[in-house]
Formats: sequence, structure tokens, C-alpha cells
Amino acid sequence: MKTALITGITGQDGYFLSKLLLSKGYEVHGLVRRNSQMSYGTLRSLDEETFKKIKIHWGDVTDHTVVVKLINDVKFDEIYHLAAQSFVALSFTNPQVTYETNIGGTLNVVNAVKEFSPKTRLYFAATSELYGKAQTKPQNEATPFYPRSPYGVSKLAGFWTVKNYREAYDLFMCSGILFNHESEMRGEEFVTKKIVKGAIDVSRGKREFFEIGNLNARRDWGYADDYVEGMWTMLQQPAPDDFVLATGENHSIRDFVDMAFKRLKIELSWEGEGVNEIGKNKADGRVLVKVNPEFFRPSEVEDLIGDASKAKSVLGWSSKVGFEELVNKMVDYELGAI
Ligand code: NAP
Ligand code: G4F
Repeated sequence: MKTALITGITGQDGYFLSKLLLSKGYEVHGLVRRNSQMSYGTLRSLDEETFKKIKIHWGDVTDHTVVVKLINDVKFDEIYHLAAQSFVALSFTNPQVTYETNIGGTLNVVNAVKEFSPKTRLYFAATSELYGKAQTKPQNEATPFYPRSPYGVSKLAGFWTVKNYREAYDLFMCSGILFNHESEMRGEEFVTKKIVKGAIDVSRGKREFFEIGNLNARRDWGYADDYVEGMWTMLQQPAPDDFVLATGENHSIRDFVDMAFKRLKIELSWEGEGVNEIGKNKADGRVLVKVNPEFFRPSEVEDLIGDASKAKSVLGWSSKVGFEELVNKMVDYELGAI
């Protein structure tokens, strides 16, 4: 039986990746940091039987002692290093914890593999935020990086750390440069989940309107379950490499808002510009969406769209769930869950 460690197992991707690896017969271990409730995040949405199969190790990825002991003790076949301070907006106000987790934590994992378990195959969760102020369109593995946030900078350091260890010490280490992927398990601070919850609340009269930031930013949104399959496939290759995973299609935040309301059978009309833009219910003229500059970022990533043709040709991977299906899945889940 193969063994795998997932750091960041309590997050969105950890949920889908745990299910995938268990379905493939892996013994799945997860690194979980303590919180005051000793809670397990998204893992609590797994059925009890699946949850019980996961071997939990309490520890923070920034704690060198914990990381070294775990990797030295178990000598995993595969490690999926997903743990990160992953919220871009927070990285502007909390840069230090972002760097410590995303750079220091990554160094801990990568170095422990080198020193104590060099046969372990490692996946590192890089990101389309590396492209930031994108220099070409669409972005692929050859596109120059231009991060626009402490989060982007920290992930760039992680990406180069992984590449350097791979080349210097002949280790099997891959970075997945993943474009945005969303799901029912997405954290509530991210724009897609925020929109879905906001739209449902106003459609039910729980709130008059909800507030949002930059409506013009464009993202290449896929479905998380498709993307964890790509992570696993990278580690099954004869040689380590880096891959972009993306849908190849992008949409604005406004498009996402429109699509979420469409699922709720509400058509919006947009008026005004910038901070004065509002989204109204076409049927009765009520304002359901407003812009609040509080949600603007000091430096924005305006337009991301990925080219995953290398993943398609080498890994045989492509994204399956399209934009409308993704939005509908998220809305339907939330309608059932409330
Ligand atoms: P997420 O939902 O925010 O999950 C992050 C995970 O990291 C959580 O389990 C979190 O634990 C854990 N974590 C944070 N700091 C930690 C620490 N110091 N020690 C141990 N664990 C820690 O993120 P995600 O969407 O699943 O993304 C997974 C990875 O892919 C992240 O590295 C993210 O940056 C990257 N990524 C995501 C996307 C995307 O669109 N989702 C795209 C590209 C790259 P808690 O539950 O305790 O907070
Ligand atoms: O949903 P977001 O917070 O995701 P963002 O910044 O694209 O980052 C996510 O994807 C990255 C991959 O590219 C990951 F690496 C990262 O870990 C994370 O998973 O924001 C998306 C866009 C931004 O342009 C933001 O300015 O939505 C815009 N936005 C507009 N109003 C908002 C809001 N974002 C949030 N979170 N909240 C708003 O009210």
C-alpha cells in the first residue's frame, strides 16, 4: 500500500485529494495544525467512515521539528504540500505569516525530504498568482513571472526552492501552477463562495444587498476535483516536471455574479462604473449588489487565463467541469446546506 502525506489537508483541495487517494488505495496521512476547537475543517464534510481512514498528525508546517520527525518516521511514497496562507487579500495585511508559512514551511518540507526521505515524490502547490501582472496571454510554463502580492512572492520563492532542490539533488519534486479552482468546499472569504452566499441571502430576503470589490478582474475558474487528479498524475510520471492546470477560459467577477443569480432565476442589470457600479434586479429594480472599495487590493491581478496544453499532451489531463456547471454546483450545494 502506498503512503501519502497531505499538508493542508483541512482545506478545499485537501478534501478532494484525500478522497481521491483513498479511492486509489493509499494510506493517507494529514498534517493538521491545532486551533481552539481542534476542528478538522473540510474533512468534517467527509462521511465518517472515510474520515476515520485518515491518519491525522497534529503539527504546524512552520515547525521544523514536527515536519522532520514525521517525514523521517514514515518516509512517505508521496507528499502533497498544500499547506499555505492562501488568501491573497490577507497576505497584504499579514505578510510575515504568509512568508513564514509559504516560504519557511515549504523549505521545511522540501529539506526534510532531501535529508531524510529522498525517494519521496513531492508535489508543491504553486499558483497562477506567479504570473500576477501577466506579461503574455494565455499563460503557460514559459510565461515570465510577475507576482503582485506577498502571497504571489511567497509562492514564487516556493516554486524556485522546489526547482532548485530538484536540479541540485536529483529529487522527484514537481510544482503544479494551478489556476483558480473552486468547489462546494471553497473558503467563504474567496470571491466565488462569497458571491454564492450573498446571492442566496438576497434572493431569500435575508440581506438587502451584498458588497463586492473589483468586478472587472478576470479569472480562469475550474473545479477543484478535476485539479487534484492532475496533482496525482504529476507524481506518477517517469520524471518530475512543472505543469500549468487551467481551463483555458476566463470570466469576470461580474460574469460570476450574473451566473449565480441566473441559477436563482434572477436577472441582473448593471449601472454605473467603478465604485458606483450597482447590480439591480431587472424585474423590480431593487439594488442587490454594490461595490465597496474596502475589497480592492493594493495591487490587483487583473486578467489570468491559462494554457494547459503541456498537461494535456504529457499527463493526458484536461479540466472537465465548465464555468456554468461550476457555478451551478456551488449554488445548489449552498441551497441544500442552509
Ligand atoms: P485552503 O482551503 O486555504 O487550505 C489551506 C490549508 O493549509 C488548510 O488546511 C490550512 O489549515 C493549511 N495551513 C495553513 N497554514 C498552515 C500552517 N502553518 N501549518 C499547517 N497547515 C497550514 O487552500 P486550497 O484552496 O485548498 O489550496 C491548496 C493549496 O493550493 C494552497 O497552497 C494554495 O495556496 C494553492 N493554490 C490554490 C488555488 C485555488 O484556486 N484553490 C490555486 C493555486 C494554488 P487550516 O484549516 O488550519 O487553516
Ligand atoms: O477569490 P479570490 O480571493 O482569489 P484569488 O485572489 O484569485 O486567489 C485564489 O486563486 C489563486 C490562483 O490564482 C490561488 F493561488 C490563491 O490561493 C486563491 O485560491 O479573488 C479573485 C478576484 C480578485 O481579483 C479579487 O480582487 O476577485 C476579486 N474580488 C472582487 N471582490 C474579490 C472581491 N475577492 C474577494 N476575495 N472578495 C471580494 O469581495
